[in-house]
Amino acid sequence: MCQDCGCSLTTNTKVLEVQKRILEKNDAEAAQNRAKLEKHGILGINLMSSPGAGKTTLLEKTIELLDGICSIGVIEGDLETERDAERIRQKGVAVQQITTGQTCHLDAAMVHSAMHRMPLEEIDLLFVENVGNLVCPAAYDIGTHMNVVLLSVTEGDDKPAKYPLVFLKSDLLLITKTDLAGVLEFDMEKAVSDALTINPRLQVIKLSAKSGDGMDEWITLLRKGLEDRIS
Ligand SMILES: Nc1nc2c(ncn2[C@@H]2O[C@H](COP(=O)(O)OP(=O)(O)OP(=O)(O)O)[C@@H](O)[C@H]2O)c(=O)[nH]1
Ligand SMILES: [Mg+2]
Repeated sequence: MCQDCGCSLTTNTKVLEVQKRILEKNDAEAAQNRAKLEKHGILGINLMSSPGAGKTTLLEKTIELLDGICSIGVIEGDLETERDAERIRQKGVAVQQITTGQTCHLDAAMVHSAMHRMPLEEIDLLFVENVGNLVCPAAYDIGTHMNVVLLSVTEGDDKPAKYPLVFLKSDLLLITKTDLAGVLEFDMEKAVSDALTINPRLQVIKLSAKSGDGMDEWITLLRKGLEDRIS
């Protein structure tokens, strides 16, 4: 406890030190995951968003659109249930579900363990659908090559400004459910401009997995990523 005012600052400093050590350990494990993916020539992509922004739906459509082009694997992260893994399994690709219980994000060790249960020699593109949460997943490198944040128009255009870390840590912003943008009066310009203020190197794609609008741009980006991985 602080001697001056009796606040818990000293305790907080200790907590911060422990958190730092946890993140350093996680970073080392993430580097091992990345090396493992690279050994197998796999492009790894981490999908992050609030619950329900459309990650699994996007994956379902992406698997359909990349059929015959590359081999996909998926690691699903949720607090509970195998439901997302079941949806992906219906599409005929390799999938592993991680259930985290009360943990609000995936970490590198959880992904490492799931990777051991995947047929890595058969996979070109590995998606990790992180736990639905716009805060915690951004703090943990899981060893993929690209961080993608989904922001659905149903969440509101103020989310980049309110939850900046995940936009800062991402390479690509997917604005999803654009088929609903008009009904919800989502200010696209404001959302994109706020996100780019936080992270000027962020790529942005607007799409709807339901209508198919913008999906070609997403698929082109994935194909380019796969080509770059090979060359
Ligand atoms: N209108 C519309 N609805 C969508 C779109 N994409 C997803 N949805 C709907 O949004 C809801 C949530 O979609 P999911 O794909 O399960 O979202 P998620 O991000 O995987 O959810 P969690 O895994 O629980 O975080 C479902 O009812 C989907 O049908 C879209 O492009 N347009
Ligand atoms: Mg999902």
